[in-house]
Amino acid sequence: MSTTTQTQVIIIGGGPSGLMLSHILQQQGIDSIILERTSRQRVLQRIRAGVLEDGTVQMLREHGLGQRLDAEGSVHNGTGIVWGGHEQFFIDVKKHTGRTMMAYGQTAITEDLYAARDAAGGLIIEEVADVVLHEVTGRKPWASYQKAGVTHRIEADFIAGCDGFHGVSRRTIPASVLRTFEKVYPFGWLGVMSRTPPVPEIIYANHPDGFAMCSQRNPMLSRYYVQCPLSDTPDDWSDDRFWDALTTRMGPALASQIETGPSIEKSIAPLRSFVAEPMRWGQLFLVGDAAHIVPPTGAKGLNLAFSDVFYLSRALIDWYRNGRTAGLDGYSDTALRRVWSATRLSWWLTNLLHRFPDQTEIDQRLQEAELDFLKRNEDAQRALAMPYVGEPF
Ligand code: FAS
Ligand code: PHB
Repeated sequence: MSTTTQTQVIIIGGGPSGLMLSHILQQQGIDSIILERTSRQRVLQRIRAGVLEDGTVQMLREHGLGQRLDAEGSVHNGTGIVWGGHEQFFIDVKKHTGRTMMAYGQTAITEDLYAARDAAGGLIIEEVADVVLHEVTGRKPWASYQKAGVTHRIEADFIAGCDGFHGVSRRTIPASVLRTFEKVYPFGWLGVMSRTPPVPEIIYANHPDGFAMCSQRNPMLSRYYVQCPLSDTPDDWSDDRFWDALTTRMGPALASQIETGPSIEKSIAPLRSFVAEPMRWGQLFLVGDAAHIVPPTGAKGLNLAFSDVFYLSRALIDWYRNGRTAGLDGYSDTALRRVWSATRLSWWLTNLLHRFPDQTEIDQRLQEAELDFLKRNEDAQRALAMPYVGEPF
């Protein structure tokens, strides 16, 4: 038995980018159906991004998703960097750009988006299997999928591949067309969530033992990271070992501000820089992690996914409203310009703040000299603040 359904845009993936795209399109009267491989419970269990660029915050507010964000999120004028256990400076994005960041978790954003989709009667088909994209270079692309042993077919004008790094969309683009660029870093991030009050600021640390970071979700939920070998597993890190590594790398002044407690989540994320080009093939458009991955050092992953959604939604709205194809035809180049800028910043910060396995003493001193130069040079700080707060869309 099989079914066939019609819509305007098929969205593969019910993560933040797929949900936000569907939300914006519906506000403009454009129909979409989301196909999600797993359940929303599983999607909401993921602990990922936590710091939002100014542009992402504006976008969420403009589309009616600012209420909880503004009630529970915390505004940050910038981010601190410490090294050598004592030196510290503040990337004052407010001073250098007039704009601010917001600490508000990806989990909360995804919850808000699911609530908004439900309120608008959005169609999200969860736990689908064997999604295959067909005739994406034709005028009427379609997708097939299995659910409860039944084969289903959805026909549409466009397909948005919002299915992340391991999704089917990018793999649908032939190798003769797709170019990929990748750099895998020889370490990971061990992340811990704890029900403890966070330190006031978002802070990165460069230390001979490796990178560390203090971040937050709300006044009683803290998020911390330490650099760890990729061969490690969370079981290799007791809470005590984690807090000891974090406070050592943050230095005595900050260590005294860190309130420790039992971890409620502990996971290791690999670090890679990855970009796929082009981000369009026929009527298939790649969005977010389906097309690009950045190491979390620059807090760019989720923000880039939202900038892709900004460009693609604007192009689709212009097509449906005015029949214009300029936005669709320029989507890949426009999105990739911002992707490469953020990929550069994330790579640069990762090189500056992490300890590489083959790093020598002079490498460590060169990192510290670069940090010292940044600390003493306003222009260098401004050059960092602009891409860090997020370049205008
Ligand atoms: P997502 O991966 O979030 O969503 C894709 C969705 O598609 C998933 O729900 C998946 O189940 C579904 N899917 C996959 N294949 C499918 C198929 N064949 N059919 C149907 N559905 C399919 N960014 C930061 O800025 N800061 C961080 O600290 C940070 N930490 C991270 C930690 C980890 C472990 C990871 C993986 C990423 C992290 N990121 C971080 C980046 C992260 O925020 C991503 O950029 C963000 O999740 C991208 O959102 P989407 O593009 O929607 O992809
Ligand atoms: C987080 O809050 O999880 C976070 C913040 C900034 C980063 C990475 C992670 O650069």
